[in-house]
Amino acid sequence: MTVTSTLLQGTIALIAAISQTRTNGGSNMGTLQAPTYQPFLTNNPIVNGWPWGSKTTSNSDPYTGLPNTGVIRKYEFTVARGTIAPDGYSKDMLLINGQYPGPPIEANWGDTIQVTVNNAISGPDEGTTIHYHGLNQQNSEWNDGVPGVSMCPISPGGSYTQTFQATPYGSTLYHSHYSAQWADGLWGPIVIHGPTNSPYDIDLGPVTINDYYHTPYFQILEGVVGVLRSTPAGLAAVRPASDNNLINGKMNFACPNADSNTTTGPCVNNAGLSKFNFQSGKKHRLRLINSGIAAIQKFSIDNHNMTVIANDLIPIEPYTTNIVTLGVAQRSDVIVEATGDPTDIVWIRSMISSGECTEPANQPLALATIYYEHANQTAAPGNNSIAHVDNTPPCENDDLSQTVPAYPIAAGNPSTTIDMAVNVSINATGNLVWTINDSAFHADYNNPILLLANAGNTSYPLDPNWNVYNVGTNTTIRVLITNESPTSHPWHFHGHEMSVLATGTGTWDGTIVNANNPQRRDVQIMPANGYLVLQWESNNPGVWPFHCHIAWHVSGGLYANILEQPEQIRQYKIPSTAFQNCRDWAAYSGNHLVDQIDSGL
Ligand SMILES: *[C@@H]1O[C@H](CO)[C@@H](O)[C@H](O)[C@H]1NC(C)=O
Ligand SMILES: *[C@@H]1O[C@H](CO)[C@@H](O)[C@H](O)[C@H]1NC(C)=O
Ligand SMILES: *[C@@H]1O[C@H](CO)[C@@H](O)[C@H](O)[C@H]1NC(C)=O
Ligand SMILES: *[C@@H]1O[C@H](CO)[C@@H](O)[C@H](O)[C@H]1NC(C)=O
Ligand SMILES: *[C@@H]1O[C@H](CO)[C@@H](O)[C@H](O)[C@H]1NC(C)=O
Ligand SMILES: *[C@@H]1O[C@H](CO)[C@@H](O)[C@H](O)[C@H]1NC(C)=O
Ligand SMILES: *[C@@H]1O[C@H](CO)[C@@H](O)[C@H](O)[C@H]1NC(C)=O
Ligand SMILES: *[C@@H]1O[C@H](CO)[C@@H](O)[C@H](O)[C@H]1NC(C)=O
Ligand SMILES: [Cu+2]
Repeated sequence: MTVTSTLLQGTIALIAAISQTRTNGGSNMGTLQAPTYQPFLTNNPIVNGWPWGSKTTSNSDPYTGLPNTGVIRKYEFTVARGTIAPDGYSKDMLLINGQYPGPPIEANWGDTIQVTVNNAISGPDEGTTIHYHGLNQQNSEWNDGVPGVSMCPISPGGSYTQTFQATPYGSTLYHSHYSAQWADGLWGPIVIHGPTNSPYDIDLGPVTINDYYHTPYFQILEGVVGVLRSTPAGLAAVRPASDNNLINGKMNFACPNADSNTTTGPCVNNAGLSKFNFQSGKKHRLRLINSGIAAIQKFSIDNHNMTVIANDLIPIEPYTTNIVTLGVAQRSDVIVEATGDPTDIVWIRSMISSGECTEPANQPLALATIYYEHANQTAAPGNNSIAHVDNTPPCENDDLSQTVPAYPIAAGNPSTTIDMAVNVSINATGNLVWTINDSAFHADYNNPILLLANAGNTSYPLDPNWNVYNVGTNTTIRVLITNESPTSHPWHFHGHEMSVLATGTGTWDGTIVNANNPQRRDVQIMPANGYLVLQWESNNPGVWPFHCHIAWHVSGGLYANILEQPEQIRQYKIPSTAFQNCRDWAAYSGNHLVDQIDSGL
């Protein structure tokens, strides 16, 4: 469906009313000064030229085939409160090094990434953790950053260093996994350079898209997981509407009060949109990342088609489309050929899908501009463009038959099949809970399950809310999730690339799509009242989070742990810093109130 948006378009002023510092702190994403991204060359003798040598998208498994470059990429992240106005509305946020979005992490496939996270959140203080979405964390799960599962939270004033390999390769994000902190700004993009099967000239880097809320996350959560009231206000709390939709952390907002209409007030109109440059005739790579909270995004560029070359961290056989659908935390890498004239200016649009797709949105359309090389960089796009805007169900990813991995892996026979039923209900105390087989997860920040399993404790009979599924030494794990709830869920698994065997509404008939090479990725949208069939090889011993990536749903308990190869978990030599971090958290939580009103994740 093609609609013409009346919102902002046409009358919009493309000159930002306030500075980049005021909207995004120290980040230059979304400005014409943002860097382009080209792979780092390496002098490492192990490899010649490109670090990945002769490895290609089709001759090497992106999950297991990594080169070992021996290069360490070090980052220091200081997490603290700060007030900025990404869309013109001032908000007290959680920022990394004073930036929103957080600083990009960049590495070559097979490098080692080392991030030191300093928790400087105060007034009030909170624990925190950072999770690096989609990265394997083989032999390093204690650095996966999930509080109560892979580590203890980092205490206020504390510091923890996470070291892990950059694999697989492509486009992804990091975010806090502590409660819904990422809704207040704790996230940023990751670019891992690797082989490509589709040539391009210019890598424009990350293009993040996120539904955005003006209310602080904790206040929203009080409604989301609180006692359900049967009033419209109560329902609004359970299904909070987002206030805006941002691209690279920027968008305009129509301030409600005329008296806010100053460049110094708490709300400023025309805060400024993200801008990108195109060179006519060249092919541009855009790394689309849904860094949002609850919304499915439909991304498009006026007048242009896009060739999708990777979904999540798996290169695929390229296919062309004019709308890319991204569930929360999904990514697609696209190549866009600049077929316009050198003076062209066009809109980038991303629309939040409505209906059962997602939570409601007050301002669903995100806009950004592309300027060709001779365009007037303060002018707005004209009205003669072809827009591709889709805001309708179905709330699903592109058909599985369309997305074929470049490196084929056939779906084997499962050694075990687990059935999970997802539902939403109101528990005995009147709270809204999201459940897997009637159990809503609740993390124990002081007892990370990985550390318990490492010490040989793999049974938690006293508390059903641990949601641990022990798959023992089974080699091929299949999970059939039946969605008994009336909303879709972007389903995510840590530590693996899932083969997506089938999805749909109703009941699975046993058919596998592309059985000799099904799509693999780390998030797949499960339709409302539908099913999802996922499979993976048990090649990464650990306690792996398996959950819905909508912040409000995982806070409501929609989360399980897959305990894989417990005997091998016992062999891990977990660094002493992980245990010291837990002792620090025990000391902190022993004399401070940790107000964990949600699942903790
Ligand atoms: C905001 O200020 C501008 C410039 O002073 C004015 O043209 C515009 O009408 C004002 N908008 C509102 C909603 O008051
Ligand atoms: C986009 O692709 C469609 C279908 O292949 C084609 O008809 C159309 O001309 C293409 N548009 C552009 C701008 O390349
Ligand atoms: C660029 O566009 C702006 C806004 O429409 C306009 O004021 C300005 O005159 C234009 N500059 C040129 C050189 O055309
Ligand atoms: C989950 O519940 C379904 C019925 O809804 C049942 O068939 C299945 O065995 C249960 N799964 C587990 C792992 O207990
Ligand atoms: C799902 O939960 C609702 C209550 O929220 C309940 O009415 C319904 O029966 C449940 N569905 C199944 C299949 O158990
Ligand atoms: C219901 O869920 C809330 C929120 O997770 C939890 O705090 C409460 O203990 C639960 N009530 C019961 C009876 O389990
Ligand atoms: C395993 O850990 C859980 C949670 O801390 C605890 O309740 C249980 O007693 C432990 N079991 C053993 C055998 O230590
Ligand atoms: C395989 O997984 C099932 C649970 O899905 C478990 O009951 C069984 O013990 C596992 N088998 C082995 C050999 O570990
Ligand atoms: Cu969900």
